[in-house]
Amino acid sequence: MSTVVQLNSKAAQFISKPLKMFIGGEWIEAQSGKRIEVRNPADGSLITTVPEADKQDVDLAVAAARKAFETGPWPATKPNERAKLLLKLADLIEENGEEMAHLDTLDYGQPLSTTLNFARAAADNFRYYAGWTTRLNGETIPSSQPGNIFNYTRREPLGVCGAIVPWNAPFMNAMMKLSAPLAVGNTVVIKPSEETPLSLLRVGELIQEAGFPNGVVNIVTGYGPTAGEAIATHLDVDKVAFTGSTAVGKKILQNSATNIKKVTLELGGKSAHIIFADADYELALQNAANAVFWNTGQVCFAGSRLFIEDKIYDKFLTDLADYSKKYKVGNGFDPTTVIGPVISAKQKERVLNYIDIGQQEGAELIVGGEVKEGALAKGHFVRPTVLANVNNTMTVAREEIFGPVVSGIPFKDTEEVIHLANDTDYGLGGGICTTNLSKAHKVAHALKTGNVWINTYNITEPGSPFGGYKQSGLGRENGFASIDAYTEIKNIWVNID
Ligand code: TXE
Repeated sequence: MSTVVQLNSKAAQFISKPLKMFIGGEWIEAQSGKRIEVRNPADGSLITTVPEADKQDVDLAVAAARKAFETGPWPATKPNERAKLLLKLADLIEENGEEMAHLDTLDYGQPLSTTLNFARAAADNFRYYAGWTTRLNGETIPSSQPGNIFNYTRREPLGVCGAIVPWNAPFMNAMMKLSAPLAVGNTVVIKPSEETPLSLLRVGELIQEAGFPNGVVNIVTGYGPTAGEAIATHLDVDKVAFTGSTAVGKKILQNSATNIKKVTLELGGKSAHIIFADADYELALQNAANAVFWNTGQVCFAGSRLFIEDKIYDKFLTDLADYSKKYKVGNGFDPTTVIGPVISAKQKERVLNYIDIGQQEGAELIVGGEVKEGALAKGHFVRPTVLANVNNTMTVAREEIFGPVVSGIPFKDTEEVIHLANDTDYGLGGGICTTNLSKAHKVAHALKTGNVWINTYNITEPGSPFGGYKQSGLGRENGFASIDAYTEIKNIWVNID
């Protein structure tokens, strides 16, 4: 028997007070006075409520962000001063990392080991972008014009950036949408998912404590079709960064057309994980499980289509099923838990429905499905699920399930698996397990996907560009790609004579 860790006292204190939105440096209610219930996915209980913002609240937040941008003025703050603030915030996130992790585990159910890692990674992300503040170099360009022309470029911030965040790694996803824009001098209006607002609201307090000027970061809590849409359509928002479903991503793109906002989208995936017969077998097994079951499969780059060379197909899937049975499904505050709940009753129903559809279309359920018995029955738990005899045309191989479900698909040779892996609307992640490095690189080059992991999976870092081909997204986050996405390039011509 393992003991469930008690909720950290600071996290408990945070959720016991009335939570408000952070706009223009003030903590305020929604103008309508309406509130949203925030529930614990591990047992369905009510944690707290947060304001339900709509268009008028977004208008206030955008006005505060605009003021901080134009007259604050955040962009004119010296780069080394902006760096200091980002580094201070990184330190505060690290010092309060346990509290942030507890808030996320409470809010979206994943094990503390996962949410603690995200808290550390978020601090590192701010440190990485603090480094960019003093490196926003322009270019001098040789001119062939007659006379004496000095031709140079400057990188300038875009203005007010909207950020719309999902629930599947709430804290980390939100921090990635603050660090880069703030480093280069933008101001931000950010909306967490209605399912998981807690850790971001706490960061609002840390932002105040770090000493960021009022209005540089504004946090609105609200639903997607109201508050989210108000951000995407707003005429005074210069950019929107969105992580979420492809369906909503398409709406964001349309809504952003109102004033030709810059847009970056991190959307869904149906990533291929390719296991060749010459792979290190134990490593491949571990990778295959980790690639699709980590974060309860609620990962946009989850290796949910598992292509296995036909020579080892039956044995590998049976062994994977045995391996996944060892994963403890449970409350994220239990240190032995590996698989937490999915986010909501709706998401659980969606995942279970896909498992049914898979079987109706001919797949075989080797292991997994709903947890119906015991204390976990009250929460939104789904066991690691392995489907065999899947082919690439079945619904479970085409659509993003976003739960702990893997579809095993056999293949004969390299040419066939490249074709199958690329036969999808998505292109976010991809994995290759083989001991033949030449084959690994050839396949990696052939995959139409933004990220490929060879003999590993699930690694991301602040310095590495992350994003998708095809309907998995638009643009990249992290690395220099984010600097590019959050700046305009201005070209200036000077007649020196
Ligand atoms: O996502 P939504 P949902 C996928 C995954 C999942 C499915 C549904 O397949 O099963 O989407 O999840 C805001 N204008 N991903 O319904 O609706 C919303 O408030 C502006 C993959 O929760 O896309 C939230 O903040 N914003 C994914 C955010 O969008 C809108 C992560 C995500 O919600 C909006 C999450 C609108 N019209 C789900 N409608 C990934 N790429 O990692 C909603 N939102």
